[in-house]
Amino acid sequence: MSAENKITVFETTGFPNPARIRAALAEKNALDQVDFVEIDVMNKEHRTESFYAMNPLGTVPVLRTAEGDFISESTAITEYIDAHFDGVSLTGQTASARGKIHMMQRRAESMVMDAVGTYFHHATDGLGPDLETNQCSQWGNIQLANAKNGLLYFDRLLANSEYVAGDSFSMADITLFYGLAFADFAKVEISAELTNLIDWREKVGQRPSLKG
Ligand SMILES: N[C@@H](CCC(=O)N[C@@H](CS)C(=O)NCC(=O)O)C(=O)O
Repeated sequence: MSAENKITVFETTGFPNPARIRAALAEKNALDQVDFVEIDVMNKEHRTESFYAMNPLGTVPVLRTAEGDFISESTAITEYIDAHFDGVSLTGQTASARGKIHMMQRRAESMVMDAVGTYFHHATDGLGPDLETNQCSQWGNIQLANAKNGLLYFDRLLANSEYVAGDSFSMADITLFYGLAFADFAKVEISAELTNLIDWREKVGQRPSLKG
């Protein structure tokens, strides 16, 4: 593969959604098979014409395929990575597993990751006044309540399930793991009473892919 058609990931270090992509690549032992380009979100590099040409929603991460197509949305990028690289399956191999993983991934995303994100961007200072130009604190606080319900939901689920989508580690675990990291960053309390969630986090946090 020549340098021109190496897969490229546009990311911002320390942000939770790009971290999902690094984790997926690490699970596939493929971190060294892609190039990474840092996008300076704090200086609005994601709100430029050239970035909107890659992702009109103006968010990181974005992946450029070997063929030059752009894929955004962390779930879609993870699907691409899972299909493109050999190794463990992150998205399921049977129809049933694929459906369940996708369902649980979406729950982890909407009930925790995105709910925390909406709270952070709308009801706190978020990324600062230059970037948070259209805040609605009421909407943010509704999402904080939703995030707390989401944490409770996953705590109950993990009482009877080894991983988020059943017996195997999957992209649903990656999403929830970084949803909790975002909760820590946004100072959304993960109550000590949520012992199943905390134990699961401790367990999956031992994986080399989630240690970085
Ligand atoms: N649904 C998108 C969300 C991506 C997203 O919100 N990324 C954040 C970084 S974690 C971002 O680009 N924020 C820029 C901003 O808030 O202006 C995904 O799954 O990739």
